[in-house]
Amino acid sequence: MASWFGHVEPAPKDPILGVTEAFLADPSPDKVNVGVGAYRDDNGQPVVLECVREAERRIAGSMNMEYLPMGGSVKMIDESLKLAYGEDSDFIKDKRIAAVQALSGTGACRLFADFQKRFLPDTQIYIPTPTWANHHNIWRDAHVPQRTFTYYHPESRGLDFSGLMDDIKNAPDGSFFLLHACAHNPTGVDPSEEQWREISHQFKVKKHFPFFDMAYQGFASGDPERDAKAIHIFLEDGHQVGCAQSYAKNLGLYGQRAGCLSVLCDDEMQAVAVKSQLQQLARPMYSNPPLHGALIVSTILSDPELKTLWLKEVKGMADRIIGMRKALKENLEELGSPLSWEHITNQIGMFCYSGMTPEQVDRLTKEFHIYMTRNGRISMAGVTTGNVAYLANAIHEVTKSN
Ligand code: PLA
Repeated sequence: MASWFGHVEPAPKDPILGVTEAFLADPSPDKVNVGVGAYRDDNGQPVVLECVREAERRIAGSMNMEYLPMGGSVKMIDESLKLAYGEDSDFIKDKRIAAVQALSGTGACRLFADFQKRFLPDTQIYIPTPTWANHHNIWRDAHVPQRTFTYYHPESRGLDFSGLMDDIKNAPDGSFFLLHACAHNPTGVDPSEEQWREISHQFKVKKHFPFFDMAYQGFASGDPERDAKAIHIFLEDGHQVGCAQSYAKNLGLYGQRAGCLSVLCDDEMQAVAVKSQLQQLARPMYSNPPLHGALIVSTILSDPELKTLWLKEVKGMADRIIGMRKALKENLEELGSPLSWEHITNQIGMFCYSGMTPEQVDRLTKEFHIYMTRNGRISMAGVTTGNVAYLANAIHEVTKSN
């Protein structure tokens, strides 16, 4: 009998999560994982925030486990909108935002991509070069055609602002753009406030739609409100925006899949319609989103004491990463590296876009058991006092002759 699945080839390894698989399979005691963007403490251990532990204590045994509504937890959505749009936002008061709980940041992006395909089938999405690799998969699987726009300037290891502005101007009027709200992944390069204002202005001229992926609110500066600045600039300029929020990193809820998708509409009636359609998209995919992460988020953000604790903890995580950037750069300089490593401390967020080539990364893995993505991205969240000298030495070894 013919085989049903004989034609199915193995899928290519995921460029990010595949690194974790390879790391886990390596028996070396020296191994270091700076692949996936998952925060570790200075002992290299995963962290559950104190505010999360306390929220879990409060939730434990006190809640039922009924289904959430299709759109998710109303309380969690309300808190998420305050975080993204501002505590006193008129858009919230006027009920102009259509929002649903989403399966973390990925699910929020995917739901929006599906919505875009269903209701604006003739549009494309402009995605920055480079970007988080999964953005391409998400819009591909939603069958939305993709274009790219200039973002990063390899020589300066900074923003290619003029290239970016040209691409915004040259895109057809009314295009959809995916923007990283803060802590751009993988480059760690964000526009300055002034540059965001110019970008927003040009979006206005071109009537483009900005969709913000905000996966790292709090991780760029240590202050979630400051990290939402780009969105606030666009809102002040009267844009309608879309926003994907994730609590994976800033609350350390990676596996809980807690997030929110929001779309700012013309008025309340439109927001009701859009929300109902987002729910309609969710229903046949996963019916309704998971409960526990939503309870944790809403418990923390609605309680002033727990929220203050969270703000302190998120700042602590951001500060540890900033400290490790400094340490990595200093170690490389002390080793006498002939290269400039200024960009390690200039870039922000979880990642350092090191400039190493895929071949150099391969050597790091083979010779030093250091695991990272082949685009040269180092997850600074995995760097610790204990491994920074080892990492710097290995980087020096593979880069010194270039
Ligand atoms: N958007 C961006 C820009 C991200 O970097 C990530 C996660 C997500 C969305 C999705 O996160 P979530 O679905 O877990 O909320 N990027 C990670 C992990 C941290 C990954 O690849 O899934 C990364 O290592 O790039």
